[in-house]
Amino acid sequence: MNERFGAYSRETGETRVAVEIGLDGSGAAAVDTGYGFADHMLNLLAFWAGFDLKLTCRGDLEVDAHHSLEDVAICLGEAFRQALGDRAGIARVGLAKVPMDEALCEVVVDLSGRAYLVYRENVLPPVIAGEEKDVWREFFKSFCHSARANLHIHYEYGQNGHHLVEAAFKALGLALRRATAVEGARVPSTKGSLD
Ligand SMILES: [Mn+2]
Repeated sequence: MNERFGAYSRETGETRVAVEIGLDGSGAAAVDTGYGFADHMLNLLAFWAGFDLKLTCRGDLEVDAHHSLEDVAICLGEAFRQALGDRAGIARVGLAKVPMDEALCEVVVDLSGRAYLVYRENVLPPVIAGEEKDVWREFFKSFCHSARANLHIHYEYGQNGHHLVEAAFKALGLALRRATAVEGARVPSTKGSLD
């Protein structure tokens, strides 16, 4: 099949974001959001998913990372949705559970065309890499809305915030790798349509 590729860019009063994504890539990433921890997470996502990813963001980090992460996730989801096309032949559902030292996170994704986030984060510490933990809920919420995916993220246990979020991104990458894997030709829905 042809390579699945998507590109999306967006400029607002708060951020300027550009994303290019290839789903049938090698996991090579060039990411620059201005927030180092987010770059680290997005590099992991691309590597574990096997996606090629180019992403830049210039945002109002003098406020905090909230707008930047929200808008990066919106654009990433849009580019990803574009790359999926009509979703024909994909596995559709992907599940992964990944540890990072003492932390364990489970991610289940259904590329169903319906957006919904379930985010169980009781064990997350209030501050991770200098930002309130909730920037990551906003990130995942924005991603699954623009990608039109059903995403369940469960931080099962752990102490260190860096480790917990890292486990989530690795698990998300692996779950997306499995969900986007091409298994056949049919659109995987009894309704016959997912886009
Ligand atoms: Mn790390």
